Amino acid sequence: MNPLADALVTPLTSREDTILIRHDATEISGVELYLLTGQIANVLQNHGVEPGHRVAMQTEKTVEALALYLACLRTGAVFLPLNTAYTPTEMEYFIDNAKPTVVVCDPKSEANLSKFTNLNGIKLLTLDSVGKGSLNEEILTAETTFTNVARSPEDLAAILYTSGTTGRSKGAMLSHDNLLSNADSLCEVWRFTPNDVLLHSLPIFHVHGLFVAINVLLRAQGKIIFLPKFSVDQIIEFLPKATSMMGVPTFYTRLLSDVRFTKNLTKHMRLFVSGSAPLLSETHRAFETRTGHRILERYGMTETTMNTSNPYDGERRAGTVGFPLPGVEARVTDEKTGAILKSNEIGILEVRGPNVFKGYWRMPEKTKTEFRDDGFFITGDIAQIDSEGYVAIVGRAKDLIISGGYNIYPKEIEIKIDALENVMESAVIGAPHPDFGEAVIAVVVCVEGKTTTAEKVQTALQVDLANFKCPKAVFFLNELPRNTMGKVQKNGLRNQFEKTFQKNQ
Ligand code: MCA
Ligand code: AMP
Repeated sequence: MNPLADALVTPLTSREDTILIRHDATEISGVELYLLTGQIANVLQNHGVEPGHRVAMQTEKTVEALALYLACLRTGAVFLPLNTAYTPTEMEYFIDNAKPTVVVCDPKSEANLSKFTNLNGIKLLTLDSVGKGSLNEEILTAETTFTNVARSPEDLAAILYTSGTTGRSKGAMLSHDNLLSNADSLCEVWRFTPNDVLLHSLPIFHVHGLFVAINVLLRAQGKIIFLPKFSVDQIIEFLPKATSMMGVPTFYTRLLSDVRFTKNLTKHMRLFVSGSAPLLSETHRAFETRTGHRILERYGMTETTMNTSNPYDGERRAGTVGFPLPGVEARVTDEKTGAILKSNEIGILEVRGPNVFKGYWRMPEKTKTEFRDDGFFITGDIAQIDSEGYVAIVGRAKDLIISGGYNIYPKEIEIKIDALENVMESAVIGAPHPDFGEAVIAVVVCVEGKTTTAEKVQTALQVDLANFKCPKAVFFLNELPRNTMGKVQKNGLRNQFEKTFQKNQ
């Protein structure tokens, strides 16, 4: 038994039909994908990958990258996908923390990463944006037959890093059962069948693009239009061939700003799903007015995959994330006392169910503080559950910015800014942004008598931090506003700077 390989990969053996349609209109059948996963599984084993070993990947979105994920499932390895925007400094942290046996990267990163992987005895393979590189060379000579390694439902299938309020990234350990139970629930509640064709333009290094979109379509035995990244032109080109689409709110606001996105273009579509960030009620309404479709909003986290969803048949209520998925329990508690609150009261959202992760990689103490004794995971989101059971996310207790669907923890950026020359301290906040939902802005206090400039701060940060984390604007103050306890008042800063930021966009 190998729960995920049995459920997602083995069925490919009977799929002579197309499973993946690429942006250049070339097609891959299920059987072709299956054989590729066998070749990659053999390559991984040849490099010493054993069950439980980590295999890290930082590459562009290609069929080979997707097959690498599936090959990891077959070998019993733990898949570790990493955002292509991560810098060598960030990559070094992840590799050092996860200690993978194999890392697969873009040839452009090879020189930088090899310094570190060579020192640590890690095998580095390459894969570029058209599927070429040293991994591909080894695939060409590898056997296609591979016997899946046995795994139990509790065994790890993946580790996904997520930042934290301390600025240190933590690896969320997801088991076969976490991922399979979630894929099964989503297939059921969103009614995915073999007739579905999903328009896929999300990255495959996060839960949304990989474990929601890919796992669900593989489980349902549907087809995937596999686009390298989100582009309005490509979405408009491929929409007529799709039945369904999943995206972050930025996808939908960008589509709405294009006149070619019409009721006629979308009339055959079955489902549009949104998640990873709050969908504004006005976007929900504008989408319905334009297309006649109500977007189905759902809510999840890296640690839990999907928790709640608006109903397929019932009312998809704007401003809410719907009901807990089958088998998932949700409750709202008082942040300070932990007491369970009644309907409509606002507090911290806690969840429990087969989707909830196994803990943070090599951080047992941190894991303990995020769970209640009865097994509920404390999400850090502020929510309200109404008398009908609809969950609404009304805020965040965690200091987190979500920009274009990517999570950014201010602490990580503040630590970097505070270390810059002439800077005394800083506060990083999220400001409303018409495209990304929220944008990162920094407020900096210089050492008395010294100065720096916004450009200097932004340029310095780009060396170590992924581009999407770098502040889109930097403002200066003589001191940060603090309360009597000495805590920086970020709400005050947001009120002070968001208008100036918006005016300058
Ligand atoms: C790109 N940039 C960004 C972002 N993306 N800045 C802030 N936030 C972002 N999300 C930078 C670029 O590097 C560039 O910088 C500038 O902004 C303009 O880029 P643009 O060309 O407009 O961006 P893009 O390449 O079109 O990308 C935007 C995007 C992309 C399509 C919205 O960010 C994206 O695919 N987001 C989806 C993220 C996602 O999958 N989230 C799910 C994770 P410069 O000008 O300096 O070059 S959360 C999850 O999985 C949970 C469990 C859940 O609930 O789903
Ligand atoms: P991540 O751990 O990067 O996957 O991000 C998870 C966080 O994204 C959650 O804790 C929420 O704060 C946020 N999130 C995801 N989906 C939604 C949604 N539909 N509405 C509001 N926030 C969301």
